[in-house]
Amino acid sequence: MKNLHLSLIAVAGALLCAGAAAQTTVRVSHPTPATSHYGAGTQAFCAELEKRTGSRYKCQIQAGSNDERASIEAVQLGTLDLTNTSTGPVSNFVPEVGIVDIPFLFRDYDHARRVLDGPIGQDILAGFPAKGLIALAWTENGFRHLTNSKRAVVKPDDVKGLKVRTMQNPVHIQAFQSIGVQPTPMAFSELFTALQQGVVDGQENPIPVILSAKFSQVQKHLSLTGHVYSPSLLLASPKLWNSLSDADKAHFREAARVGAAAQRRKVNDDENAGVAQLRSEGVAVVTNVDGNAFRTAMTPVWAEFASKYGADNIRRIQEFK
Ligand code: EAX
Repeated sequence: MKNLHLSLIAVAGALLCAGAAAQTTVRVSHPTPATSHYGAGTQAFCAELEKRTGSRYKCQIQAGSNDERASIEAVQLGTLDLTNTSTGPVSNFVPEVGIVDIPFLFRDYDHARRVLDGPIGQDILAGFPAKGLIALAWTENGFRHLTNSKRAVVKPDDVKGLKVRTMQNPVHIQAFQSIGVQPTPMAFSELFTALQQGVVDGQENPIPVILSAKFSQVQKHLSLTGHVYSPSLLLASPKLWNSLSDADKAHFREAARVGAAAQRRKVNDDENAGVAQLRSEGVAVVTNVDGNAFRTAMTPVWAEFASKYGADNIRRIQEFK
């Protein structure tokens, strides 16, 4: 009787342990508020992950206050499980990613999404594990536009002398220098205050970021420069990844694809409604930007990008159908 009692306790204990082990909460960060495109993508990823794993995996989402570079470092170390981040700081960890940050490389959203979801983009993702990161999918930040507090910018000459914050991204820094701007790289988490206090005059970001970060409160002018596409990525830590079964890895990847699709839908919505909203918030919008002049002004750095990333690789992206 005593033995039966003990073994019942053992069975109950084993069941409890199995129950406890079956629920894992993963921590995911993203840079902008929960209502933004990153929020939409991350929430959709988490909902799909929970659904596919029968709630064995749940997320705790940290929205809106992080420094992307610090998040990537934390994911590399395994102190954070996942982050949904722009490629801004990523080429400091995985240098070959810099090719997708080249200004005027992608023609439009359709071109960018097809390249990244196709063999070229997937080859780039395959290079991450060697650098201590797992890349689950390309999410999306959007085409970047210039804002500033000083003047209407139509052509490259108008930007000269403005202090413009850029991401901590070597390709972007070089491109801005080529048009006579002294770029001020800083983390996104410091940007609003820097604009408010006049530490910098301007910045550049996609419409979804300009909206969700409420830059209309600190910027007067928006020029629809669309000078560069800004991809983003859902990254996972090797520590988390190596703890997963093959079946769960597939669930994470599939959930990441669902998240990416939701993030892109939100980018589309913001692109459709955002400029009108920013106007209503008092921003003066320049729509007749001289895009060719910006493109031409950046031509000299293209030669450097070609030698760094390979002219053939750049051409393959440009000509991808
Ligand atoms: O990823 O740093 C940036 O300007 C990014 O575009 C922003 O954090 C969203």
